[in-house]
Amino acid sequence: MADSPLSSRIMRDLKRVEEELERVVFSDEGELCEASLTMLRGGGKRLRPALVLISGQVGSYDFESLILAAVAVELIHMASLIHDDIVDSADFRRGLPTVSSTKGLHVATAAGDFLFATALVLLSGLRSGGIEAVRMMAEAVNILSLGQIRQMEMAHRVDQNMEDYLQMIWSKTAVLFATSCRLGGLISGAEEEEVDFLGRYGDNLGMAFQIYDDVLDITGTEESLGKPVGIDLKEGTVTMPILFALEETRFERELCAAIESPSLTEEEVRRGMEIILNTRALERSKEEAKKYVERAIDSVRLLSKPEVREELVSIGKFAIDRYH
Ligand code: GRG
Repeated sequence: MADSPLSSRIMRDLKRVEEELERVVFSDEGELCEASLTMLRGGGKRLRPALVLISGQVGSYDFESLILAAVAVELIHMASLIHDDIVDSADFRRGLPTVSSTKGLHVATAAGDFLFATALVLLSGLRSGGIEAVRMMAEAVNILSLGQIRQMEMAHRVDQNMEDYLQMIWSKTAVLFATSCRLGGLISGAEEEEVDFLGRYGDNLGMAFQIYDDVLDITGTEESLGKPVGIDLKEGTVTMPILFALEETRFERELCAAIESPSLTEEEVRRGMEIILNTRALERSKEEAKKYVERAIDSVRLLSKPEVREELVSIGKFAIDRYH
């Protein structure tokens, strides 16, 4: 399997995105700058900027405008991760201490706000389509925030179903994937219909991505995840594998108790994961994720430029090869 499904053009332009991210994150305010740089330099796959750039090839690839959107979307992603780590009292992300654990809650909150506002300022400076881009991004953040609240409300509850879960992951993950794709299309001047194809692609790819992420929370290692395994169970976040396991075990008492418990010991988390691993939950979840990837691929079959379609398709196939 190739190391990356991205073309050399996109790989090259992502390097420029990286430089620009460093530049905009630098500010006069020492603490905010340090906190934001910690997050930025912690790594990350830069998936969302890549989606902006790839989608930007559908119309005229205006890199100087696309770079603004690519940077903005990664800043929003970073802001959401910083705020998410505050809410979850998380100590580690990407293998490094979180901003909230090193800088404290006040600085972390301000750093998230700073990145969020910087993203909107960047988008407002677009040569054309700035207002539409700011509106799209602000709407996405609206949905992200609602998703976050919903996840908190639903935590530790076994009385939720697959529809609740799908709605939640759409809000917290798929929306930003879709917005990245739509922004790329919009900025490149793609036809409205093509922007819609791209949006549907992002929605479906984002759904698949979050399901795979939820599977990895159980099958991954602390080293590969950059954070402890079994966090979802520990936080009472009822993911697709957990829902399938509940269904198969007929709401087994021990698993329900683990989900409902406000604090689990390491041993209880390990035991809960063992119950899930003894079902077909992970296999079934991966099959569901694969269906979303296939839907994503199907969404772009009518894109006018075959080379862009192929690049989007190869991202989907890369995900399937990687996780199955
Ligand atoms: C934008 C200020 C602001 C708030 C939004 C906190 C919040 C409200 C939303 C949380 C949304 C959230 C954290 C969703 C998780 C999405 C997800 C799958 C993150 C991991 O993405 P990767 O794997 O991360 O792309 P890397 O580390 O590669 O960048």
